[in-house]
Amino acid sequence: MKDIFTAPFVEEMKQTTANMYRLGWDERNGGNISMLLDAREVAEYLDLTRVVRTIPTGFEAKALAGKIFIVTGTGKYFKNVTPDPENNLGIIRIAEDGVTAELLWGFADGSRFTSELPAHLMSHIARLSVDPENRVIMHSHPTNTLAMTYVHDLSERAFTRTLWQLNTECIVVFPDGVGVLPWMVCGTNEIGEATAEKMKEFRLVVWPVHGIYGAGRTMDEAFGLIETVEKTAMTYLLASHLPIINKISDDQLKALAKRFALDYRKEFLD
Ligand code: 2HA
Ligand code: ZN
Repeated sequence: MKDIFTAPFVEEMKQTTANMYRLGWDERNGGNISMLLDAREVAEYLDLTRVVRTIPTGFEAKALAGKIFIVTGTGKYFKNVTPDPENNLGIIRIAEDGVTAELLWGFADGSRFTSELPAHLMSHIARLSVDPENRVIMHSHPTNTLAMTYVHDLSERAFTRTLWQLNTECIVVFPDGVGVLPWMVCGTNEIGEATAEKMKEFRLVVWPVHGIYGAGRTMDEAFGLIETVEKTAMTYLLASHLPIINKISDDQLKALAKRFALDYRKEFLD
């Protein structure tokens, strides 16, 4: 059996959480990440017949029965994942009943997975239904994205358009646009269901006055989506109190879409 502390998926969680913390996106215990793992790969590091303990999930996720995820822990700080992965991360398998998580490794201090597990698992189900390759769901509190939700129209069309208009990369990186929920109480099945519903159409979902969700086939894809929104939200805030005289027109966005063969959300342009 290989040493779990050297597993590439543990390393990836360490690097990503450290990076997000360093960027100031995940204060205190803010943010959470879940990544779907390949059972054969996990079996090189862990005895999959050995369940450390079981934890009720509080909702039904039968569609994910047997699937294994590495997830961040509730109340855990991203800054502490790198020095202490075994207490801050866990590897869980969704049991056949769909309502129990079988802990295979981690949460060694008796802790449990993120309070946002409903939003994560329901979003995994939603993304997998439209993209069987999806692996990662990421939640974060990026500073400028959060600030943009205080001052900008929260319709999906208006929010996405502003981002598309202010950074040439945006329509290329997220032609599907940005989904936006109303403000809701976090950590609940309700916000999980609402997030997952949006995730059928968008890989990015904004939680106003809270943060953002990103989904992707890889950690880089989910991170890169959030990073591109965050960078553009920053430029929006730098300029939005000034008379903006240059931005990307709809015709120019259409030219970009043509050049990059983008399947973009047509109804978001005039
Ligand atoms: O885990 O980010 O949304 C802390 C949070 C809750
Ligand atoms: Zn949050």
